[in-house]
Amino acid sequence: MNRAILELIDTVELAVSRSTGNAPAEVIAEAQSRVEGLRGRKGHFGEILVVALAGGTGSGKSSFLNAIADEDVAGVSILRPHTQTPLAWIPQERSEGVERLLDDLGITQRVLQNKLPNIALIDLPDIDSIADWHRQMVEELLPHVDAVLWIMDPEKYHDDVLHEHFLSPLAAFEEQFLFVLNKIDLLPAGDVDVVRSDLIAALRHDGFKRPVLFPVAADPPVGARMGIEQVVAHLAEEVDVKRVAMGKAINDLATILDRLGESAVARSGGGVDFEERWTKARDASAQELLAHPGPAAREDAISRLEDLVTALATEVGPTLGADLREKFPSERIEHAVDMKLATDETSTADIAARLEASLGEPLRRLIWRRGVFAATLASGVVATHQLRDRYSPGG
Ligand SMILES: Nc1nc2c(ncn2[C@@H]2O[C@H](COP(=O)(O)OP(=O)(O)O)[C@@H](O)[C@H]2O)c(=O)[nH]1
Ligand SMILES: [Mg+2]
Repeated sequence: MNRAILELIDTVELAVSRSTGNAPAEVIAEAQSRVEGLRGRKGHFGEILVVALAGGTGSGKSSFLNAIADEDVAGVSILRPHTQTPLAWIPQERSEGVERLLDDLGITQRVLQNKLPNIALIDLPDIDSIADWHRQMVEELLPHVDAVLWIMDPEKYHDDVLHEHFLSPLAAFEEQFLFVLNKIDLLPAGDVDVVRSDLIAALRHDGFKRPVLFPVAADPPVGARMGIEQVVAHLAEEVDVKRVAMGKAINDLATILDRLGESAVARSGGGVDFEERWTKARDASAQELLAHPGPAAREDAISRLEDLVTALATEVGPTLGADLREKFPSERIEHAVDMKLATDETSTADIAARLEASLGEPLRRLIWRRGVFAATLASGVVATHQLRDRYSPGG
């Protein structure tokens, strides 16, 4: 899926680059910037919401994953640090895009799940201390995942290193951050709200304008888990938001193709029956020139060829049409017809070959440019239709 959208973006980009000379420059520039905008889109380009679990060792990343999964997926450690390799919990269906992403990230441990078909969670490796938790690692991850869910421990959430050196510089990526305050079972019941407000204030101070924070108990030694359903409900909403965003991205791509096609009048599929029409005009002219050498045959041949160029120029759209007219003025056609005098031609095939070299081939090259463009455009349109079906509401 992920791949299908990226391929569509590639195709649209190709169509944009091939539209040079086929569509007006300002339409191309607009299309170009729209495609670039989509390329720069953050997050995982696919229909599954990919969330990385991050936080200090022992904060409860693995426990949180197990709580969401409602089964033991990840090893939970009592002794710290607990070194492990990252593990991904991913939907069984439609996971090709996510699998590719995990390949890129070098995450080999994967657990397939049927519980949340639109959500993938990545339990990142434990690292001895928060200071070693390279910020770059999170920054590098952010463009590839939809969200980073930062898990904190009530005993350590006030750590200055965490806030100043770690979270504050990441505040620029606020829209991709979610926070979890874990182990609330360790707090006296009345303190949860106080700690929650305190943590929100600290995050605001770090630069997060509207931090989204969930108090949970992922693995309390006594009693039931707390707050997990709220996180799941929030992630489900994010899935919907993402679905809408993906649908919009596909619509944007469709609009880009539409505008290019419209301005280039290339939507008829690119066929102007060039070969058939050119061959006819060329051979008729050659026959006439050979059979009745003289001004009448010359005039006839010139106007036949001129008519063809004029017709093609109208059919291929204004941009290429103007180019065609400019490159094939009457003088060029007259010259091609008059060249006969300079050579020793004894058959219609000879004359046809000369017209072919002087007019047919250069014309074909110009028309071909439009054909290639139109074909690229058409394949993009087909791909957008397929993806639209997939992202249509309820699809
Ligand atoms: N009291 C309490 N302990 C928890 C909770 N969640 C996790 N723990 C414990 O915290 C320790 C570290 O958890 P783990 O999931 O391995 O943390 P990770 O290093 O971030 O993956 C384990 O002993 C867990 O049982 C919780 O909600 N309440
Ligand atoms: Mg762990």
